[in-house]
Amino acid sequence: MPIRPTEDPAIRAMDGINLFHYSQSNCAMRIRIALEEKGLAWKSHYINLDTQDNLSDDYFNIHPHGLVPSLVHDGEIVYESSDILRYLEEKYPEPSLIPKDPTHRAEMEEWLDLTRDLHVKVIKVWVYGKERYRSKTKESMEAYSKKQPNQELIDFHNMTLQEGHIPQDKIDAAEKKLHALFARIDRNLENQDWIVGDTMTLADIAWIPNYTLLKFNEFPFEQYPNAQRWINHFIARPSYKEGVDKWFDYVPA
Ligand SMILES: N[C@@H](CCC(=O)N[C@@H](CS)C(=O)NCC(=O)O)C(=O)O
Repeated sequence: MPIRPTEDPAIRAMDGINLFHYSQSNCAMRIRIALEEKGLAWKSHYINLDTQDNLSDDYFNIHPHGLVPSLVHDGEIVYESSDILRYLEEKYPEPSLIPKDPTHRAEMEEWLDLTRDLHVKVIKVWVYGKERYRSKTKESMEAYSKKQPNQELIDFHNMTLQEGHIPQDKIDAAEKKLHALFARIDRNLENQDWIVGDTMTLADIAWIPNYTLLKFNEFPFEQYPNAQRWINHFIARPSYKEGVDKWFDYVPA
């Protein structure tokens, strides 16, 4: 679990649950939903990705790759949204968001790993590719590459700056993978209400924000009726309203 050691006195002095997040980040949404499901109070540290607040040296002191979300809990830094979910579960086990059955538990872990491993390769490639979106410029890339130790991120942003943006075959491959993943979710939901069984788990909390992001780019969820039922069920929950909907209206100070 990536707990990042720090001696920084300002970070060590942060009490309670401090979440560094951005309104529309799917990765941050999953933490806000989990905090709501567990009924935990938390302090908001808004990192505005529109103005690239995540690239400040201060923020790199917290998150080694300058990404949201990150958590500082009683002076300990935790990053990577799937690991923050696991961390919160360990610290605050009630109400439980992990299945009792060991096979289901293993499957839940796989869904958490998948969302981490596929975030750049599949989700970002598809979303940025569809929109031909760039969050970095040729000029800002030089400074970014110097402070970013994660080569996958450097390569990804450089690819968006190429003349043709992300090559179409990469976007198509990402789309195919997304279909395979949502087809699998759909099959799981044929005879059960949640992705890995009859109770909500961290797998559902990790994957519902991927729906939120993909629907903005018109991913055809109507092809997956069981998944659509799960989506409708989830987005009606107070945790989704508080953790996702509410933040779409957020205006940074
Ligand atoms: N695997 C990481 C991915 C985090 C991530 O990529 N966050 C995005 C927002 S969803 C971000 O901070 N982007 C800013 C940037 O790329 O500079 C996690 O799940 O925490």
